[in-house]
Amino acid sequence: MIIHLDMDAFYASIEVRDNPSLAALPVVVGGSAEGRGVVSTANYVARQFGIHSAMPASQAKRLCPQAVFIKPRMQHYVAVSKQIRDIFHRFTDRVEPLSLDEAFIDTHGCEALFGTAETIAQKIKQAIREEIGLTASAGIAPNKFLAKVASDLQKPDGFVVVKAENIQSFLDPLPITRIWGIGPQTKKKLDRFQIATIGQFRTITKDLLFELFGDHGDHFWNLAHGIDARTVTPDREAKSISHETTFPVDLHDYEVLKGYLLELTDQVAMRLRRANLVGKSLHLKLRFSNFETITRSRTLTTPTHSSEPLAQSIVALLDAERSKLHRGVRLIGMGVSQLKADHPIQLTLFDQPQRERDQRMDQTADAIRLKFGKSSLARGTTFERPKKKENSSSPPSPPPNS
Ligand code: TTP
Ligand code: MG
Repeated sequence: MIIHLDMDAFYASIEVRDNPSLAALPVVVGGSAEGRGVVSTANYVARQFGIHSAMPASQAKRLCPQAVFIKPRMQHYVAVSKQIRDIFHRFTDRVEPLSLDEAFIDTHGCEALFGTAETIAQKIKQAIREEIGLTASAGIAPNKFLAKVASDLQKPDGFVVVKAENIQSFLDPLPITRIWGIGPQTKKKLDRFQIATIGQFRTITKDLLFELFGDHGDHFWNLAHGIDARTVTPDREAKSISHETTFPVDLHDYEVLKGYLLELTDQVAMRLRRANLVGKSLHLKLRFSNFETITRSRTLTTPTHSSEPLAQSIVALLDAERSKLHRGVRLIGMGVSQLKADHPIQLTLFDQPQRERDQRMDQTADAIRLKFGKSSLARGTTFERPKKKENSSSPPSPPPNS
């Protein structure tokens, strides 16, 4: 079975936990209500006033002038997220985080040791409550899609189990927008067939779905029938590990871009080390203002998870594209692939001291980052950060298993 676990009003719940006098008050975490800030999240008291994520903070203030507005403390949320992830890993390594506050957990193979998926989900929720002081909602189901839908149904502090024999009765009453990929546009197309629920959607033939949605039709058909073959992919089994960031304004400056790239490289390197992996190939991704995207890759002589050699190679790739940067860069990303489990490197006498130095630096950096958050260390390059979008401090959740 698969557990999908999602923290309730994550940032806001942490703020309330840390300052219990806020408990009964509407709390909004996000940018400034006076400027052009955006709501990151709101606690459930504030949601009763109609406040939700991604809403302009000024609008939230109009809806609920008495709300307490708090600026996000990202490093703090990252640290809490790490504690939660450690709880998941007590049960299994098959953990696929989707964002700071949600993850898929595959319980195959650990049920003999810890009990059924339901028991494991209860134990995880209990540990989060008792040790971290927060509540989470869990969905337990035979696949990712169903587990994710289930975790959202009884928020907050939800616990929803979907058994294989109940898949259809579980899905049928739900609105079609619960199907991944069916947004307002697709919904409009279906309105003229008077199709509003997943049960009604299931009456559409595959042929008509193909006519309406092309290749997506199959995907919708499967989900409407509760079929989702995607597996939980922990970092450990990932084919590649990558990070990217989109800027609110296009960037042209080489040094600024290099600074971002080195930060992303440090994050990727740390994930490799935590998963005990080394990678042999690395790639740079650049998206320009006209949305043209290029990737450039290079193969390393020795597979590594060390920040320094990865940083050198990725900067060399960026250098080679330097003449294009004047076009404006809206996204930069880097990744490492051709991964394999780390094993002690056969050191030649010649390169041993350098490798040992790199290793010591990595260990110290990881310890500091895990303690104080990932942005606590800056590399030797100093760079001016462009002003970030108020709500862009957390990376958007990747589409599950993409
Ligand atoms: P969500 O899990 O979507 O929201 P939530 O945990 O606040 O509330 P819920 O109980 O409905 O799960 O997102 C997790 C965190 O990500 C959220 O606390 C703040 C951040 N976030 C943003 O910064 N901007 C956004 O638009 C969204 C949706 C979330
Ligand atoms: Mg959440």
